Amino acid sequence: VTTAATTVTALCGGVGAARLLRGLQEAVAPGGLVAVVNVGDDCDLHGLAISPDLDTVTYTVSGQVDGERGWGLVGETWAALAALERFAAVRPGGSQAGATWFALGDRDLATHLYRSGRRAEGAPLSTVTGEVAAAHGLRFRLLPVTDDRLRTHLSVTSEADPAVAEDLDFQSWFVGRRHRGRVTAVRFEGAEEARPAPGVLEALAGAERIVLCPSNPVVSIGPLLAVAEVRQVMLDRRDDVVAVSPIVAGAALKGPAASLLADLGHEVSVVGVARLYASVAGTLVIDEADAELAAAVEAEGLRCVVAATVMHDQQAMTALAELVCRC
Ligand code: FO1
Repeated sequence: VTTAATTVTALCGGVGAARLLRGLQEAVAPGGLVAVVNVGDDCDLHGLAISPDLDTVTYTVSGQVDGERGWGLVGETWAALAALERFAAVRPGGSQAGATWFALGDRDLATHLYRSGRRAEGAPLSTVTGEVAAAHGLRFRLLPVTDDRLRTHLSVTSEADPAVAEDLDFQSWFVGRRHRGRVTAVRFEGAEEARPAPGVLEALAGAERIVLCPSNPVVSIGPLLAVAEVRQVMLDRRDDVVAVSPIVAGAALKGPAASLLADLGHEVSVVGVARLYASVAGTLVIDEADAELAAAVEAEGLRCVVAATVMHDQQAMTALAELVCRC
């Protein structure tokens, strides 16, 4: 067995990544772990700057996430949201003021109020993210992939007329439409101009190992790789990159990854994931349920490691984290 990596940089989306990070926080020595997180899901509502993937990672690793939803806080109350209902009757058409389709809990609001207040004072997202992570006792560096504007948009066939594609921002599709409709294209607005946030390139270039967490390859990992300098480091360091497949036995454990991959013409299997990641990852970790596809994954040019990748509990998370650090 090779010695476990002592410095790891993890590329993360939301729920799947957060669970592995809980394990990596245990498996990697203090000061050795950096998480670079997607901001393509970020949204501006109620005049607030909301970063769902950064918050899901923060809440999950600090043990406060609502385990059933995978986002937001356990034991949450929704009084502020309920109070907004009063304005629905008077809100002009086209206005998003007081909208309640995106559920913000009372305690979750504290995070958005703090982040928005600091951003209004001119603090970059990466600076505020460090403060929010410290306030939640995270024991590793949490970085947004960029401090610039980077937003995921999807072209979706409209429910009214399938011949017409609508352009939806991520949350309007994921939450507003419950990720229904056929996705015909995904784009990352701002990707050309977006620069890596301070510390991101150093963390990617300097870590012994880079881990691609089991997040949605298209809308969670995609935005990270859309930042040109991030992608270039991944291409250069492909042999030190270990990816964990978010697809197990032809399905995603949570969220729309399977239908999204299918809509965009990718094979919904660990082989499809291997093809997507072949240029940026030298190793793909797949679940035991897909063991018979290991040879097909290796035929795509990646080393394949079979392991238990479905993280039911903390012990399973830590075990998978230890494996990705030493495999
Ligand atoms: N997901 C939902 O399905 N419905 C919601 O109302 C919702 C609200 C929400 C508020 C804050 C937050 O940080 C996340 C929230 N999410 C909600 C989840 C979010 O859409 C996803 O976590 C990511 O953007 C995809 O990983």
